[in-house]
Amino acid sequence: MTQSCTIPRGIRLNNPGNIKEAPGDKTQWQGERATDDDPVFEEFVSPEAGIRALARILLGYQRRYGLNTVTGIITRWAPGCENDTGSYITHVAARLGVAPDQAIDLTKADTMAGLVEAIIRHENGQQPYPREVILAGVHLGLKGSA
Ligand SMILES: [Ca+2]
Ligand SMILES: [Ca+2]
Repeated sequence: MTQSCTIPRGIRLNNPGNIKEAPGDKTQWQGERATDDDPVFEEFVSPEAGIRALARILLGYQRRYGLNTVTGIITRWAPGCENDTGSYITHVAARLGVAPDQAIDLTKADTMAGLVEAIIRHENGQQPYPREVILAGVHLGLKGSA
């Protein structure tokens, strides 16, 4: 990786979770850019909008699929076919200060913010956003629908 000298794609696109477009790019997120700059990944108008979308997805994992551990969430987020899921889980759990199979509650803003920060750091090799930006996106994600 050459992240030390270039801005990672996820940061450049305001998509720090590296959310991929669904086939045909049918998903229109709140705060999605009108322009499609990258054929594979979503792009957002602001970091808050990209963080909001990430929080929506993670919240959906808990609500829809009952996933409420780092192991469950990251295994779905970063499947083994294209990621080193095991080291991803270890990294995120350590950042959060929880055991990989410990239940966490993503409806709590602080917990969601911690998870989002850990995912951003893992996806981009850095986590450049102040806590206020993370929390602003998280709050938007926790209160909104769609
Ligand atoms: Ca889209
Ligand atoms: Ca795109």
